[in-house]
Amino acid sequence: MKTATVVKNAGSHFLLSELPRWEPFPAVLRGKVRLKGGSTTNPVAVGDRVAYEISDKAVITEIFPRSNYIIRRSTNLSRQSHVIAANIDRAFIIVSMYFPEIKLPFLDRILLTCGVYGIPATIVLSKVDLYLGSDPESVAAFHAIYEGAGYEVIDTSTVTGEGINRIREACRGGVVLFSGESGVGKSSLVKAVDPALEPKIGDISTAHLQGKHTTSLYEMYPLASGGFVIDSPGIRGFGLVDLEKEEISKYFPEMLRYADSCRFVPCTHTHEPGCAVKAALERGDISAERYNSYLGMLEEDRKFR
Ligand SMILES: Nc1nc2c(ncn2[C@@H]2O[C@H](COP(=O)(O)OP(=O)(O)OP(=O)(O)O)[C@@H](O)[C@H]2O)c(=O)[nH]1
Ligand SMILES: [Mg+2]
Ligand SMILES: [Zn+2]
Repeated sequence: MKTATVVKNAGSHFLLSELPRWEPFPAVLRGKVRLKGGSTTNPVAVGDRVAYEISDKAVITEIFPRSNYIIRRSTNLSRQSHVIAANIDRAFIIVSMYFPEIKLPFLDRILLTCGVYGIPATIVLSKVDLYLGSDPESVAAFHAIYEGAGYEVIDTSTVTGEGINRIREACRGGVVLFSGESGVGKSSLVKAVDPALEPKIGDISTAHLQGKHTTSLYEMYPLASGGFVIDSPGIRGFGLVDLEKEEISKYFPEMLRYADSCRFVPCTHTHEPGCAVKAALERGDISAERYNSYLGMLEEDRKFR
């Protein structure tokens, strides 16, 4: 049996490579191949390890169990979901303070999803050349919120080269997914980390407009410095994924820190007396922005039940 990793998913056909060797070759999917128990719209995702046979071309015959995967609901109300990447060692959640403007609840939603699926997340604050000089306070406030919550935040600029070495180091030896809204600079970052690569990058003249979905496919790239990155299309949002209301706060690392000290278990950290999370919020040890995101998720969770 031959095995390989899916490095590109073009819908009906795929590229496979026997990692860590980089020699991609085309493959198709046999109609009946499905991951056991799956109800997802695309059964094979970039990062999947598969078995294949060669007849006139490579045919994927089996998908091995995933160590993790990241999933997105196709639309908010539909039950259908879409696996976007599998077997990833880390996700870089890329956000720019401006161009496009950051939405913290959106970031928090993605971080929660990573937590649910057991994928360590690092936040990358991109394009700092455009605003670090003029608005250092906002950047510092952002760091305070997310480092306070327990996440690593790396500032980057593909113009000045700031942070690129840290990104390169973090990718070495693993498979890293670059995720985030359209136009935040995911593909630019891939190119900055390894200038020999040629991911498609958005037109400079539209850099200040809303993202325009330059990247349309999930695709893995080998880095000369070691490791693999998965560049991905801009995401508009992740749906919440089958979480009970009581479970949501477990994926807010800063709330988890205090939850053991709440008087009631489980505690939703909203109206309960003796809530240690609310006490931490009042002391300023938990950020109001993150707590508001949490409340938004509780609301939404109720709405979609
Ligand atoms: N000033 C500045 N511009 C950047 C930086 N990184 C990317 N850009 C610009 O931002 C725009 C979008 O970059 P892309 O790399 O295509 O963004 P993306 O996240 O891959 O977008 P999608 O593929 O649509 O999801 C391009 O015009 C880039 O030149 C940066 O560090 N500084
Ligand atoms: Mg792109
Ligand atoms: Zn509580």
